[in-house]
Amino acid sequence: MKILLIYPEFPDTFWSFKHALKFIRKKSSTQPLGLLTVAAMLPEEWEKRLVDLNVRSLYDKDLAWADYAFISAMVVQRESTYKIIARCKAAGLKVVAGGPLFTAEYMQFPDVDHFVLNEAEMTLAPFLRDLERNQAQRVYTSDEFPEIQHTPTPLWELVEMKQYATMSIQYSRGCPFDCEFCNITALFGHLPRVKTSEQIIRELDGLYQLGWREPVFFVDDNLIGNKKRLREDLLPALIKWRKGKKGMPFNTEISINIADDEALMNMMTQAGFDTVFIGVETPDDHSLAECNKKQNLHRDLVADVKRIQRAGLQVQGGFIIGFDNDTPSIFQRQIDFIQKSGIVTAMVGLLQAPIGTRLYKRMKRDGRLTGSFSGDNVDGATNIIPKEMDMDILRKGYRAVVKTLYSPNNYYERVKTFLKEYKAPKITIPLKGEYIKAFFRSILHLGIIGNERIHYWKLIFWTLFRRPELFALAITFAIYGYHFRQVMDMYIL
Ligand code: B12
Repeated sequence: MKILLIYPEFPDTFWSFKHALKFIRKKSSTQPLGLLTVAAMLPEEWEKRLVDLNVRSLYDKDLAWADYAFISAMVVQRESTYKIIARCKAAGLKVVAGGPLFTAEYMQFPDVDHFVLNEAEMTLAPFLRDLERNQAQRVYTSDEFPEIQHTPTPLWELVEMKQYATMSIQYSRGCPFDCEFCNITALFGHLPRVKTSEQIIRELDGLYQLGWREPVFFVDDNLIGNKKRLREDLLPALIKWRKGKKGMPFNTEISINIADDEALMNMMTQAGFDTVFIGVETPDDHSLAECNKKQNLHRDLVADVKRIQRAGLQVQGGFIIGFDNDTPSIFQRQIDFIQKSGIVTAMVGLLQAPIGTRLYKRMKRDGRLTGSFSGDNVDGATNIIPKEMDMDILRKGYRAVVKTLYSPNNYYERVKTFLKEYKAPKITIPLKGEYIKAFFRSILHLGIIGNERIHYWKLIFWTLFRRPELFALAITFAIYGYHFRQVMDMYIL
């Protein structure tokens, strides 16, 4: 059996980092981990090939080679997914589809032969068994959340690593919290299920042996969802593993309550974590209560963020505008809050209701749904009718927030606010020619041609004098800023 694993193309979005990746000659931010995991669960003797459309084209000869196409996607890749399915069908290939897009909306894909939905740990084996007997059904689904302690190491060898900026791995699934707008708990449950440290070390060893020294993204819904296992099993194993190794800084997603646990933050930085994404959402306690974001309520969120930064973890943040409690004052409050926090990578979106969330059900019940979730929560779109504010005011206000935050003046100011606070990480990526070239490209595009040139040079000199150890990070931020402005110009401004 010959299996062609296909990953559709991402549009140019906030998280695609497409405009930044050009500086380091990479094509995509991270590899399709779901497909590599599924590949490792298929019979060993089956031949497998991966085509990630974010790094290369899909050729007719790829389709002619295969017996089955296995496609994975998230909502934001919908458009490219339709095109791929049409090509596979035209080439006479059977299509098997799984992953979050299909789990949420498989009914929208009439041309797919088999849907293997939810977590493959539950649904793939029954599909393969039926396939062997020539009795494969159309839909395989499960409402159980499997243990992931037997999930195999992803088939790293299928990936052309040099095309990616980051490699991702996964330690846990699920999140103990219950935010109204988030579909993570609907997809993966409240009880975080974790792998063993042995599994993770095997995965890291695999990457290290293949020569990977660049960042590794732990794509957990909330890495600190099960603090006990993290503290007692994973982090000690990572700290030990790291001894004598070069590079491979880690980043991940966690909740703000990490700020209460100095010891845990120290263990994380010792283990090699240097960046965390946190759903900060809003400075408004009424809105936090409305969406049941209890973990963020009644806290000084700016002080929390600074504490995390001082511990050596860069904070990237998600922010939402358009809660029922939001009034037009929210626009300026969000701007002030984000500027003060020094969260450079601030993903600000309008509140949207993805299918499967409690918010979706509430909006449907109240007749406030206007369609489906676009899949990209920074495109300025929403599928809900706001309560307090007129839609026009909301849209205009949102645009103004994004424009203000990403204007070179405010963006570079935030970078400086952050660099002043941040404790430099011990783990750095070995310096390669490509990074030096990226620096010279940044001089050309940002320091000479770009509108931001004054800010760029000011940042360079400020960093050289005040935080020289963070020089590479400052350049990275300058390049990210360029990407964010390109994306915002296209979609929002
Ligand atoms: C890593 C990640 C990203 C990475 C990129 C990932 C990449 N290149 O593949 C980044 C940060 C770029 C990202 C961005 C976004 N993401 Co994202 N992301 C994730 C995250 C945290 C982990 C995905 C992952 O690798 N999981 C690990 C693998 C092993 O799991 P998996 O892919 O689900 O695969 C399993 C099964 O689904 C199944 N399976 C998967 N594919 C297939 C295929 C076949 C054929 C079969 C049989 C089975 C199968 O088997 C696997 C093993 O069980 C998930 C949340 C989550 N826990 O899954 C959200 C998630 C996928 N993202 C989501 C969203 C919405 C986004 C954004 C749109 C968010 C935004 N804020 O704008 C952006 C858009 C991306 C873009 N470029 O524009 C949603 C998708 C919802 C949906 N219904 O599609 C999720 C589920 C989070 C959520 N809150 O709901 N994301």
